[in-house]
Amino acid sequence: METQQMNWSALKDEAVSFVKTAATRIVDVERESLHIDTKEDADDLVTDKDIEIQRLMTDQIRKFYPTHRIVGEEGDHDDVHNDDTITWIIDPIDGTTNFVHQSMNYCVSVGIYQRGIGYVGIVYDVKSEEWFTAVRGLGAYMNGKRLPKRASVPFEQAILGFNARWLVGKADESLKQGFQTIVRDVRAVRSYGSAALESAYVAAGRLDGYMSLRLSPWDFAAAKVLLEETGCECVKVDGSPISIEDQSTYLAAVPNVSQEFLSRLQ
Ligand code: 2AM
Ligand code: CA
Ligand code: CA
Ligand code: CA
Repeated sequence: METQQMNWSALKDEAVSFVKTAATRIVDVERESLHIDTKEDADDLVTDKDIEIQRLMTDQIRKFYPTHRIVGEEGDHDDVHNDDTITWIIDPIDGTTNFVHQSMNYCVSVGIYQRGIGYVGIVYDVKSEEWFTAVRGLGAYMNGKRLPKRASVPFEQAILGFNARWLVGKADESLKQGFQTIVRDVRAVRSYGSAALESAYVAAGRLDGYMSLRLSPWDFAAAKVLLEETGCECVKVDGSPISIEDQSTYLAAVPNVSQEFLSRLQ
């Protein structure tokens, strides 16, 4: 069985080197002109650089790990299946709107899974040069420094990552009312525009929770490993478990914050 032989820590180091190559290229392409498109939603931007970076990463992974599956946001991609095949789930640029408009607060995200379990998680903030990395069972790190398990935070002192669009979007009225109560009850709300980074911030203690009503596997694959290694919860907004195979709602939080959050949506 491949899991028994697999040295996930060594695979993490290899993945970090691929992310470094991608990040170097991202810094270069930032000086070039961008071709910007929108996807189905007018606020979901994609540039030619997202596609180029994914191709660069895919080529590297294929060269060294031809038997592994690669699932990425851009281009034609496979789906995630919770089977024996080692699966790289990548978002070449998470926070594309920030990349285009602000040139900060975007990241490269890589999660490596097998049978639905996340073994490696890497989130790299290209501008601030911050690495968030984790290997299942071996802890999570920020720039090489071990991140402690998150302790409980009184809800009224919690800082929440939350996109204000969820208050006015298509969600049903009772859910939106619940969100208003949550926004009122926590200490402060922040919105950075990158699901992977905001989730990494929960693991690192900068945020105490982050939620979204629609994320895809590449948005949270890496972060989920970081969250698990720091004792945080990662669930759907109805409290049920998240599957790495599906697009879903998403709540990443310190356990007691997660409970308080969910109780306000009843
Ligand atoms: P992206 O930048 O890779 O598209 C903020 O919008 C966060 O939600 C980002 O992490 C973004 O990832 C993600 N996201 C997922 N689905 C999205 C959508 N349909 N429109 C905009 N952002 C989306
Ligand atoms: Ca996108
Ligand atoms: Ca994304
Ligand atoms: Ca993306």
